[in-house]
Amino acid sequence: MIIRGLSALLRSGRRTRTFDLRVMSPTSYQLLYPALLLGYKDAGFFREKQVSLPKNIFMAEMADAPQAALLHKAGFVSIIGKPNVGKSTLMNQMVGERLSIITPKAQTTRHRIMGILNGEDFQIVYSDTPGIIEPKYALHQSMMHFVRMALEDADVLIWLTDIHEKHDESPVQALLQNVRVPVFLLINKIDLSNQAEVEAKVAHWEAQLPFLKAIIPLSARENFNVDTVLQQIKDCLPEHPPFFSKDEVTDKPARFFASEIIREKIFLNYKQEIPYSSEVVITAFKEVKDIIRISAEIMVERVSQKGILIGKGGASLKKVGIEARQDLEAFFGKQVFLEQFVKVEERWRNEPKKLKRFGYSGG
Ligand SMILES: Nc1nc2c(ncn2[C@@H]2O[C@H](COP(=O)(O)OP(=O)(O)O)[C@@H](O)[C@H]2O)c(=O)[nH]1
Ligand SMILES: [Mg+2]
Repeated sequence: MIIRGLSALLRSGRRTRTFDLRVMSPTSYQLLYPALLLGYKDAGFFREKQVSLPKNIFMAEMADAPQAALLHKAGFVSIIGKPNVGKSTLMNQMVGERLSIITPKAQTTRHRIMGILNGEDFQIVYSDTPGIIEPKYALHQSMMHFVRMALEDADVLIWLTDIHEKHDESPVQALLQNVRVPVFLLINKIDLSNQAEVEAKVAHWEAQLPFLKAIIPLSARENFNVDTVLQQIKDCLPEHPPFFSKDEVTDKPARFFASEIIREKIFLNYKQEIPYSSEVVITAFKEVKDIIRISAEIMVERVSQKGILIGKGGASLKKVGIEARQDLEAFFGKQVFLEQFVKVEERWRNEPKKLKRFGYSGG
């Protein structure tokens, strides 16, 4: 209650632009002071002063305190879960941009990708992460390293499950054992389910995991209940100035998205091991006037895979190129000229040097 009273006060301070305690009534001061001591020590000014400031010093300091630090909330929100539960779909939906590629196949996402949602008085830095798996290649180790980093940085955690996931199978729980930040368990894909099943699932998780901040059923793809999640996340963000400039939506450069869009088309067009054995490296990215010229190298592990990727008379690779170009043009809002080359990089998934060159680290 006190905290909520405080936010209202801060907001009213914002409207008048001056946040001057000297003109506040004694009641509003009494409401504000304990609230600041209780829950708002995070703002830089209070971190230094901590508690028990005499009232007159407190008043003077408050009048000088930087407004942005007091009024603004910002934090890192990491989305973790098993492969294919809809982590990338959820992040894209919340950020309102197609930042992460989405396919029906597991292990589509290989990196930690930040998607930033900016509001006037808040900034949420989401991290989409690879699905949690038992590593079989050095590549997987690097992918799990990205997950661990996202866990360590988080101010809030989203543990995404889908409606048909069984609690007993979840390797995520072990990872969350030492986590101290609020954890939301989201049950995704409820469009594939019914009321009774959803209620049973919520009750099941509630009984198993009492430490959760909240359990929220949703459908990321159908944008059902995503707003509820956003509101609850905002409520537990710490007070902090923005971490990134307010016009940024991601931490990744344009080249990264170019390679991801091509990789998505490879995941969608080929079966079995081809998508998992492929990596895309952008060797040239030049913006000239109204056109972007992109050169991409597609790496595969074996000569036989190169043949499959190119296809009869080059037809398969051409299809990938056409589909990728359409999406690249939509993403960058410009005409795109794309050339693709296929190369064999033997055992790239298990060779630290090659992995490093392709942007994977940490193992
Ligand atoms: N039916 C249904 N499918 C979804 C939903 N969210 C995601 N998906 C699908 O699940 C698959 C995996 O999604 P993705 O976001 O790539 O999962 P990730 O591996 O956890 O990042 C894709 O085919 C999505 O279209 C949802 O709310 N309902
Ligand atoms: Mg993903």
